[in-house]
Amino acid sequence: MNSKKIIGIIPGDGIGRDVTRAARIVLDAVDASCDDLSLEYRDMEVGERPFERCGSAFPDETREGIAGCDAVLFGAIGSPHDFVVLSGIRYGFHLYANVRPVKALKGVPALQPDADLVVIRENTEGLYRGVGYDDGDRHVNLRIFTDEGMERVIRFAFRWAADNGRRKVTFTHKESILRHTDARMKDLFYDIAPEYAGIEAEDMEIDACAMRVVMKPRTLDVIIAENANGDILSDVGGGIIGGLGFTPSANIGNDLAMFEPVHGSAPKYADKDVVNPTATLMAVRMMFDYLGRPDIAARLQAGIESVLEAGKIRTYDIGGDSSTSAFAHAVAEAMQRG
Ligand code: GGG
Repeated sequence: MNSKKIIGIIPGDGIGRDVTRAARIVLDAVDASCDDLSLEYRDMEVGERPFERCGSAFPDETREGIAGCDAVLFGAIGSPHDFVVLSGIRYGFHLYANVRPVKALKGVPALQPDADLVVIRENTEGLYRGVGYDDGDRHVNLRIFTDEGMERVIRFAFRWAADNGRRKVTFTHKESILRHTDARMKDLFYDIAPEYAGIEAEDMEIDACAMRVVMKPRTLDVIIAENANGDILSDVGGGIIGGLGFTPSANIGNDLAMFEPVHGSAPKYADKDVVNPTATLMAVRMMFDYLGRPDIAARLQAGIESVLEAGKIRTYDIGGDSSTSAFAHAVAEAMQRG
């Protein structure tokens, strides 16, 4: 039976256009080669262009369009529209868990060639919720947690670990200082942990964990981090595996998920067809897992890895001069062959 999936595509700003164009090359190849799946694209705008056209970086038609999608692929967004757009999607659609794998790939020069860990970033609360105020010379951003928000991301992390063959979940915090948020969340973490008997539970201070990611990544497996900490930690992760060209992410809620590279919009490279689309293609791989097609996800991952390992098609960030689209075509061809 042929199943149809509606895929929202939101390039955003800057190199978001280049990497989503590359993703389309691979998505078209999947669509053409799978008899039992058809992809319908829904193109939507956020960022500079709708802002100039109608005064909103996250227009109503995009919000309404997202609501009817099976999954959404997002490119990138930069200042000044990043908060409006990312919060509109992540908070607006309750995408509370941001899954950010950090895995070194063969053929990619890396500080830590064996790294393989996953940051699960709480995605709707904490410091990045953007709650704050100015009061004379006092400028405040609040780091708000709720029991409901904490519990759902902790349970998500344990479930994700169990479903993906992982053995340990590390909860990160600074409980000695952040007594109202991290101390409470750590208590909840250890209350919930026994429900997932096969998974080891440990906690670690966030600063110590950042050093551990750099120096001994193999001692880490699945890491839970507060929203802002998770954003920082996943960039640290990118730093040990060859850069943000290799860090995909999945923003997951109960009814919808949005997939994106961790990197931002890098405007100076925009529309030049030179940036590395690997993170976005790996985000597409995560999307097929989410859509219940692990077979396609595995073929895509194998295609990406084979092109990187062969080393003939390389973008500038890893010492080559191949274009974004040449890399995507090579992955699509490798998938068909594989
Ligand atoms: N593709 C993701 C993107 O454009 N990220 C830019 C950014 O500002 N990220 C901050 C965040 O993920 O919260």
